[in-house]
Amino acid sequence: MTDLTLYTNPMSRGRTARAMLEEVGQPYAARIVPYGPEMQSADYRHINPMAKVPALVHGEAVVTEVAAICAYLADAFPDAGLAPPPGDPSRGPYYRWLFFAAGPFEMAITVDAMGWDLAPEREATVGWGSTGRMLDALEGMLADTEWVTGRFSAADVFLGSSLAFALRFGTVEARPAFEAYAARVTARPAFLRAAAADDAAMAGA
Ligand SMILES: N[C@@H](CCC(=O)N[C@@H](CS)C(=O)NCC(=O)O)C(=O)O
Repeated sequence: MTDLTLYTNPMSRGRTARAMLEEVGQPYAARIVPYGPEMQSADYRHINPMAKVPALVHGEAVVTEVAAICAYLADAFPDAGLAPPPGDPSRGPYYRWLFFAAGPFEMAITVDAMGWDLAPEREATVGWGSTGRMLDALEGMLADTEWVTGRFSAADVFLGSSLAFALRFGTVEARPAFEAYAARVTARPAFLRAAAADDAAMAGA
């Protein structure tokens, strides 16, 4: 028996949440939520009122948003060593790039993928400035370090797999530093185990 349940769909951002669970190494149950009526049902909305996957239930805690799931699991299972402890200076870059991935990175690639035009004079207003500014900042960080905090953490699970999926779907410019970082993250045994489990769930669906 486990008190960790991931509500997910193999064709979703839930793949990143599963990779994080595999990194943590605790037993968990995965409940596949099909798109459509089941995801929109009252029962599932009770877990995630957004009617979206993934959602993590851990005892009485319900966590949605992949970045939050990654951060929550790292804190809930500190022995896995996936977050610098509060007070550690590395907590700064850890939070910085975790939030960067959930905010500026996700916004910029969404706007680009949707083909929405952003007038240059709006750069000062939008949080990501421009795709170029956002990508240059990310590339600059990766020029200095292999992992966000110098050692692998939940920030890499989220940022790295967001980048890997964006590269795979062609929604981000393929710069060498991005490809190398995505390759490092997706070669991790935990990421491969999660991908295999999701691929098997997809094949069985
Ligand atoms: N910001 C959310 C995004 C979740 C999300 O958009 N999930 C998509 C799949 S990747 C979904 O469930 N879509 C179904 C729908 O909106 O009907 C997160 O990080 O978890």
